Amino acid sequence: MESMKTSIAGMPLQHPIFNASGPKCTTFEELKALGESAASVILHKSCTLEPRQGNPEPRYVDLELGSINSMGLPNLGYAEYLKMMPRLKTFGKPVISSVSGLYLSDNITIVRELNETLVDAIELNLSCPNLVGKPQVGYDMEQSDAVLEAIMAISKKPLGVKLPPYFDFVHFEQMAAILNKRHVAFVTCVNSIGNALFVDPEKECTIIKPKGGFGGIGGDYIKPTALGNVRKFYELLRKDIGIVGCGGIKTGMDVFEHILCGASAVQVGTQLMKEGPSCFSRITNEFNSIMSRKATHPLATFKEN
Ligand code: RRO
Repeated sequence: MESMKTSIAGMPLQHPIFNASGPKCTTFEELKALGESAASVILHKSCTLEPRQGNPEPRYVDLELGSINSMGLPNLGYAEYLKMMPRLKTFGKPVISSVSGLYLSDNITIVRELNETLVDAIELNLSCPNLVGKPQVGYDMEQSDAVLEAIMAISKKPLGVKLPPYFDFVHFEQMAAILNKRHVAFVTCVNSIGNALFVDPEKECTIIKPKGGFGGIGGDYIKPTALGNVRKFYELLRKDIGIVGCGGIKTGMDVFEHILCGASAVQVGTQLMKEGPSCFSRITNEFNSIMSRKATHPLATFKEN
């Protein structure tokens, strides 16, 4: 099979591989570098109503098998991303806005304004694990349903949802029922696994500062959890809801595994932070060479052992 063109939310993509909202996608310079890279989409850092400095440093640490972060939603504020939109669109690929208002009313304001821009789609972040006093919305089924009802009613753009990882089939079923009912365009599985702790045994302290050292982990540590979430949502969601896999992607084979489990596209987070935007041409080349050895789409061949 030749290289894989794909689509998410009706947007044609040259290939399935782009950045996760988070690393290296906050400033215009960073987004320009993504525009110039081989990534198939530009997705910006989750934005809030007002600009935010985020949590105190150290708040991101690279680990041998991944990363831990408690960034605390540092971003330029949604108005800056609105202003950048025409320049971001000059790179000739879809642009997705990640939205993570602190209140439902903030999300409503931001989505209303995004409606009037060139942005191609919105990824509503229901899963930031690092805000003091703010539980992850995606773990509260009633609140998630209410937020999606309100946002779906006003969004004129295709709307996707960034989900936290789930660990229990009952929770997958509850969330899938909400997403099927609200007709979201895509889901992104998964955000970092929240509130993990890494300690430095030499210095006898936590390795990041905010929230007592608790933070979200990404990278190799979370690939099996991400694949489990992609697969379970693939089984439970309507087939018109696209699945974007996120978690542990650093090689073309990782992309292939996510697609085998049901993803139509994938996002790279920790590896983008480690390697920079040149990771996209490397991973895409690796993925293309795997696909050139296959006769059919990976999903067609997936079977249980
Ligand atoms: O900024 C963050 O601390 C952050 C966010 Br908004 C998110 O969605 N996931 C994450 O791991 N960190």
